[in-house]
Amino acid sequence: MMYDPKPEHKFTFGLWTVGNIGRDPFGEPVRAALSPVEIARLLAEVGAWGVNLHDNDLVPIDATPAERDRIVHDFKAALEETGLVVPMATTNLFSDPAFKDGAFTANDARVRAYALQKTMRAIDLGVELGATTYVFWGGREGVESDATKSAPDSIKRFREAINFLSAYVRDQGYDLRFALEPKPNEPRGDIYFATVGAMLGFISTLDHPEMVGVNPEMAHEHMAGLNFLHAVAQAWEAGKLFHIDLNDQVLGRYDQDLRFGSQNIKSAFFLVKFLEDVGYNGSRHFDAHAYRTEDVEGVKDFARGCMRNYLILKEKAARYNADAEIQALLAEITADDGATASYQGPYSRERAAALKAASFDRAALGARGYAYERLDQLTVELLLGVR
Ligand code: DIG
Ligand code: MN
Ligand code: MN
Repeated sequence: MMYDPKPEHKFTFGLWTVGNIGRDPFGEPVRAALSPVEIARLLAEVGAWGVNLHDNDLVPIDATPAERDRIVHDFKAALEETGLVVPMATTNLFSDPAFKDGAFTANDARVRAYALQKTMRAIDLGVELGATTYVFWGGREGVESDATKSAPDSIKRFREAINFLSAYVRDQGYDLRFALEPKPNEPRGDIYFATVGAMLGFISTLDHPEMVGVNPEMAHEHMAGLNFLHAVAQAWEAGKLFHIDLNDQVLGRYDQDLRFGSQNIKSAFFLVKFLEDVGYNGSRHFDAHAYRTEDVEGVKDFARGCMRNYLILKEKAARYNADAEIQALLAEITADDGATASYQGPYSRERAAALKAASFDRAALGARGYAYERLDQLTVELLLGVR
């Protein structure tokens, strides 16, 4: 079938996504917990290519080294059985009460040290399972009150941690890149490095910026009221789009982690079109979960829906690129008669002098109609399936 997921689509889900048991701040779990092996089999059944994990999604935080080895052994067997790969791994630095004040930016130096230890061990686990991307989502790296932490000190602490762990990865000779994932708030009142832009600015201050990129999440930029495509495009243009978390979100709500393509069809379309147009070759990772109302069959519907919506929008993007009327209109809008060619390009004294002497018909520039209404209507009609 046209919208059936295939390995080359590189669709991945975290163990925590289809394994979500439906607990929320106002309700108890509604689904039985699935083991990592059962989750791997479910993902294989719906057609995913890969499975990602936090350390404790697989190995309980209080597991003994022997228990850890057995759990990893059994999970590796499930990967072998299903053919799933593990492209990305990460650390849970937000669930255990020890991290209630953060991990790398916690005020307690023992918590900061423990977070580094836990992350090194989780990196070892991720590499053992084949991960080449390591995500850092600082879910508790923030404050409810700025009386509690110095913002510049917190930034320095986070930098020291990432520098230390970058050096660890290099020292171990691991083939691993870091992807920093921003979120503006929740579960903390405010989280440091709230957006993709803030993370990109931070990366440039690191010892080894070349091994650190970003993992933008659609719901998180939307929570900040931002345009997700613009954030992703800036990361891509800077060579820093190392991973991506796809889902959906209604503006002005808590982090809903909704099925991809279930809310903002137009922004999902432009995002998919961008990734396909530029030839993004990374995982299409769905960091989302089913509605609390669903049983395990509903969870499978959720996972299938994420992948189907991506493939449907990918086909729409191909139609858009092949639509003669749309492409003709775009060519008309972006046409350049070459009149300003001598002014374009790097600075030179001659170029600046010629440009300063040039004359422009400002009235004509202001009178021009851009036909954007027609272009956007054609776009909407393509998405609504009437062209
Ligand atoms: C939340 O959006 C975070 C956690 O789910 C995980 O640490 C990261 C990886 O996708 N996203
Ligand atoms: Mn999220
Ligand atoms: Mn995420």
